[in-house]
Amino acid sequence: MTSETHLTPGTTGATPSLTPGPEHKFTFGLWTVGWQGRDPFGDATRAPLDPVESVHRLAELGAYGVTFHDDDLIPFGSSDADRDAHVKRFRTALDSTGLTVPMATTNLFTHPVFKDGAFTANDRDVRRFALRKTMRNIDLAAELGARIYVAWGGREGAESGAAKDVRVALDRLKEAFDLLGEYVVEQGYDLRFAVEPKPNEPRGDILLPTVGHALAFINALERPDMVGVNPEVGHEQMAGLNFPHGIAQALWHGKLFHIDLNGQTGIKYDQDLRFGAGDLRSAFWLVDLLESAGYEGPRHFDFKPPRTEDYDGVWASAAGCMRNYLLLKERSAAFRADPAVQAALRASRLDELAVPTLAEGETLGALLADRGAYEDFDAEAAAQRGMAFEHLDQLAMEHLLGAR
Ligand code: XLS
Ligand code: MN
Ligand code: MN
Repeated sequence: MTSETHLTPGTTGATPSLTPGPEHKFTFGLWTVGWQGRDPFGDATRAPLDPVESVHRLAELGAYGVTFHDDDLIPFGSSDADRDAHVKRFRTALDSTGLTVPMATTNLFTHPVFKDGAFTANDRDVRRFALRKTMRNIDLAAELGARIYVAWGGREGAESGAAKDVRVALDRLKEAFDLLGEYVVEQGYDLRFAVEPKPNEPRGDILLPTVGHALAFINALERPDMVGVNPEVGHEQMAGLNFPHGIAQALWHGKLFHIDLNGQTGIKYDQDLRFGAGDLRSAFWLVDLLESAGYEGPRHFDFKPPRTEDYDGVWASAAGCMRNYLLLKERSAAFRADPAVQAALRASRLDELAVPTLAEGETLGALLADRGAYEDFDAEAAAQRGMAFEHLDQLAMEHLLGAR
């Protein structure tokens, strides 16, 4: 029995493919499969991985693209000649595999110079260096065809109260994004920025800790249209938040420019498990949302194959990310196509939520004059109405578990 036949009971219509291909827009950071397993308590467990090998292996697995931090491709401090050589080899690998580079970003956290942050470091010369390092990699990103530039402020934060004047630091962060936006416009690049929130790690507390903080910050920028968010599953879950809800709001604002998919089990350190590991129900609702909302950006995996794994385990982990996404996509399609689910959605009055609270053309005055809305409204009777959410959710569970 193929996995397709095994997984389609109760579904109507075409079964989504379970074989990853470029049409699925799966992308991986070079730093994910290339993570050597160094953690705060232990040394690397894997040898360095050549970015060129990553490109070839990911292409074989069915990925659409790769992404990188400047330093993933060109070691920090490389000479111009070495830099050109690294880029050339990478380009050749891209050309021979057809893999794309939809996104790039800057490493503003590994070198000790960034120990107090980059764009918000108290030291002004560090901030100027961070801007130059970023602009240099923006040039390369544009050259390689990237349309999104991610900005994760891993070290923009503090461990103690007086160490960072947060209001002033936000002035500096705004200054940085405004200058980078100006640079992109001046160069004529077709590139937009995506801010990646994270509540903590490696700093005790990081600025723009959640999707909500980032969305509010973006509104204060000179070019808010050029800036969106790059939420990561585990980062919101580290703050105990509902990831699909955060994504829904980012979509609602038109700000979901990019997404980092991985797995996390609750409020703890950044686990970066493969996608689908961790909170499986949340992963199901996330895929259901992305697929039904028509999100067209890359499905970018930002995970860390555990340091227990050798390279066979790394590639198994990468393949698992894509397969879990496709399995959940298939389960979500089955859920949405099930007539019992459609009836349950109606019983839970989701169609009614879509109806505006005032009728078309109805004024506030008419609402105030409507005795049925208040004076004659039977709140006790309305309170008696069940919402039927448990039946609806059980149907979702049955689909997720392959029982329907
Ligand atoms: C770290 C972040 C990082 C960004 C890119 O927690 O997820 O990998 O995605 O700098
Ligand atoms: Mn993470
Ligand atoms: Mn990330």
